Formats: sequence, C-alpha cells, structure tokens
Amino acid sequence: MSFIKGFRNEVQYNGLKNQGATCYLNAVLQCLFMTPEFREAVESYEAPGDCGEENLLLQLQKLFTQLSEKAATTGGITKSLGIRSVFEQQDAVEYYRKILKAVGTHASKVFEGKMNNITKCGTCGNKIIETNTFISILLSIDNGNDKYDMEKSLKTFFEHSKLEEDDWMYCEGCERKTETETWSEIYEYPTVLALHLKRFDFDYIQMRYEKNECRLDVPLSLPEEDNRPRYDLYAVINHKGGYSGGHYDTIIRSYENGIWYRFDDYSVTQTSESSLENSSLPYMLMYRKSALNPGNIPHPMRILLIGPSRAGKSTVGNIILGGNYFLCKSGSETVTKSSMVKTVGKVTVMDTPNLFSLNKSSWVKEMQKLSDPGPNVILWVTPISKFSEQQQGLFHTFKKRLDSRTTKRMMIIFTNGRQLKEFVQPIDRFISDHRKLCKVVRCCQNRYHVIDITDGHNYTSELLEKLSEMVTLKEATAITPMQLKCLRKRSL
Ligand SMILES: Nc1nc2c(ncn2[C@@H]2O[C@H](COP(=O)(O)OP(=O)(O)O)[C@@H](O)[C@H]2O)c(=O)[nH]1
Ligand SMILES: [Mg+2]
Ligand SMILES: [Zn+2]
Repeated sequence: MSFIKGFRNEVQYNGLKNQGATCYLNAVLQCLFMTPEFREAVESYEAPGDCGEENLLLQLQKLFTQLSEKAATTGGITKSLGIRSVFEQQDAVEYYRKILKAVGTHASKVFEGKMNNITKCGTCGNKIIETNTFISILLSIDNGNDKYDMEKSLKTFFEHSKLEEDDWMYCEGCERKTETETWSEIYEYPTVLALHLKRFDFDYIQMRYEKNECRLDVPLSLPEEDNRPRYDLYAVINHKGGYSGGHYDTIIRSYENGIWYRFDDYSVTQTSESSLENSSLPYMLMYRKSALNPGNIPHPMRILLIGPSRAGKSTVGNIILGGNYFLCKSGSETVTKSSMVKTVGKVTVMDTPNLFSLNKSSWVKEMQKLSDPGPNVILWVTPISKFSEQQQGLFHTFKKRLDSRTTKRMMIIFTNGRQLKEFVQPIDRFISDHRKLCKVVRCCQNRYHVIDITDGHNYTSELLEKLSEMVTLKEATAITPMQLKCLRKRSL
C-alpha cells in the first residue's frame, strides 16, 4: 500500500466547513481521511450505476476528492447519514461507529478486531467462548480525582471477574447455576485500535449525563505485551466542554510526512505531541499496529524456502529478513548452489537451491542440513505465470518426502505478481481457473501471498504477519526435527 512509501514533505491538509454544530462529524471524517487503508478503500469504490445520492461511500468518495485539494463541505455526508439538524451537537464516537457500519466491511476492516468473551464455570471449569467483531474498546474512568492511567485501565478491561451470585450462569455440565467467572480477550488484533474513554456517564441522582474531565498523558505508543503487538498513536479526538454542547477537534499525525496537525473544522495547523500531555480533552484515541520486522514479531520462527530455480526464493528470503542476505542476481543462471541459513531477530530463513535438480543423495544431504531443528513454515515459491503440470508434480513429490506435521504448514508465495495485471485477473480467479494450481493451493490450506519486487511495495510486514498467524507460540518453541521419509522408505 502506498503509505509505506517515503515521507512526502509537500503535502497540504485542508479543513472541513462546520455546518452549525457538526464539529463531531468533522473530527471523525478527518481521522478516517488520515487512515490510508480507509482512504484507499473509499477512493477505489466503484459505485453501482443505479446507486442513489444517499450512498455514503459515494459521498465519502466525493468528499475525499475535494478534501485532497481544498477545504470541503459535508452536506452530502450529513444528508446521507440522515442527520436532520446540523445545529445539534452529537457524539463523535457514535458517528465513528455509524459511519463504519454504513460503509461495510471492505472499508471498515482496518478498524476491525475480534474479541472473545469467555464465561467459565467455577465448579467444573466448563468454558463458553463467544467471538465478536469490535471496532472500538470502551475504557471506563474510575480513578477519582487522580490522573487517568490509560494503560492501567486497558489492563483492567481484560481482567477476570467473578459474577455476583444473582448473576451466576446456568452450567450445562453441572446442570445448575454455578459460580461464574467472566473475561474478555482479544483474539485478533485490529490494524487500527480505537480506544474510547468513557467520559460521559449517566448520573442517576442528577438524572443527567455528567462529564469526567480528568487529565491524562496520552501514551504515544502501547508497548508489545504478551500476545499484543506494539501500537503507535496517530489520532486523538478531543472534546472540550459539557455533555450537550462543547466542541470537538482532532490531533493527527500524518502518515505522509510524520508531522502532527490539529484539525479544527476549517482550520488546519501544525502542532506537536506535547499537546497530548496532561490534557483533559482526549476522548477517542487511534493507534496503529506497528509494522512487523524480524525483531518485533510475537515469537520466533524458522522458515524454509523451496521451489524451482530462479523462482525468487532468495529474493523472498531477503524480503522477510529485510535486507540483502541471500545472493540473487538477474540472468539465467542459478546463483544459490547450496542451502544457507540466516537468522535476523527472531526469524531464521533457510534458503535452498532448486532441490529437485539434485540427485537423491545430494537432496538428502541438503535436507538433513535443514532438518534439525526443522522449519515451522515452508514457503513454496513460484512465479505466478510459470505454474505448470511439472511444478505440480514436484510439489507433490516434495510433500511425499516429508512427514505430514511438516507439510501441514505450507504457504505458496507467487512472485512476479505484476503479471496478474497483464492477465487482468484477480488472484482468486486466476487460481480457480487453473485446476492443478487449485489443488496445490488447497494442499496449503488456501494460504498464499502474491508479491512483486518491482512495484516498490514493502512486503516485509505483511508477510511476517501472515507467517506469525500460521505458527502458535507453542509450535514455534517446540523444536521438531523435519522427518525425512526417504531416509526410512527406500522407495522415494
Ligand atoms: N520482476 C520480478 N522479478 C523477480 C521477482 N522475484 C524475483 N525476481 C528476480 O528473479 C531472479 C531470480 O530470483 P532469485 O531470488 O535469485 O531466485 P531463486 O533461484 O529462487 O533463489 C532475480 O533476478 C530476481 O531479481 C518478482 O516478484 N518480480
Ligand atoms: Mg536463490
Ligand atoms: Zn459447571
């Protein structure tokens, strides 16, 4: 995606007109505009011919086009959202949620994570797990008059709690209501983690909403912890004033030039992160999952690269490790003559020559070199256009030579992905149109990734992300030698 490109200095950001009291909407829209994945999804949206003017994605597209060039107006958006009175202040978080629901998952997926809500019976230990998608996490503020500690509050959110006896749940195993423990865990971390501070709470004595104006130092990053990847702050929606009135603005760090800006309706000014220290204004915070590199992945792993000559194995190895560790030159000759193992950070890559060009005894020798400890993941590298019957044969021969524990964790890396554009076909169509390829992809549990080194895109983080998902911590630390069946069976 284009946001990984180098910083641009010449970018200029534009404001949004306030229609009356629509600062809550402006604050949200600027955050969405400054989230590259969301912006790209909106820009690439193709509105169906019969779609009406009330289509929100279409309106966002028009707005973003305008906003890239000059200050913009939000009339189309308020209409499409069914906002009747533009003079009535609304809640920014509520509108963040409304907009994401309305645009559909293609555009909103960058904000989506999965949460498990777990209830456990205290008697028999029976657990019920319910998985839900979330687009923000609501953090309570119960610190009295002290300064608010957001990280502590985030920890509290995931703490286990025992229910009061009145709330105990019926356990199917025990066939009665039993002591119940509940908690939540994040099962899939979102690319953008949106945290919403519960500043507004209903006061039953006064019978009205009260605002908690406690101060906090907004953490600029959430460090890596247990299973949680590191997150870096890039947007803060501020609210100043009381419940029904007040004013919203947004502080955003540009992904294009790294500079912090304050977006306040029409006005856009440069600011710095110091405005986020000891402030009583922050209401919603957006954190971006930091790009993965071999040093910060959740747990160590070993990756074996295989495939035909000049498929791009060494190239893929270098992409994963983020440097030029394996030799790969242009020309027709194979440059990798024997296997090489390289470790950077927590990642070990085993690069191989074309194993299928070797005679059996050399093959066994090469594989033995790599088998103890064996790989956690095997990547079958192949240029997209060159997938042939012969390659399918080689794939299956390879699978047969190894034990199934090893081959359960294979993924295909298609190199020269650019050629898909020439075929004018999306990858899933390309695969389903080639029956043989389809079979191989299925053998890899439908895991594949398309790359191309010529498109200037940085694939390191996304490859590491996919690879990390394939291996659990337990698997990564249990060192299993790769079983070579050919050592046992003479027939291979
Ligand atoms: N255009 C293009 N060239 C690639 C791609 N991947 C690898 N290559 C080139 O293909 C050649 C062979 O790559 P190499 O990694 O040495 O292949 P190996 O023999 O499998 O290790 C090199 O010149 C690479 O630069 C790709 O995605 N697109
Ligand atoms: Mg090579
Ligand atoms: Zn029970």
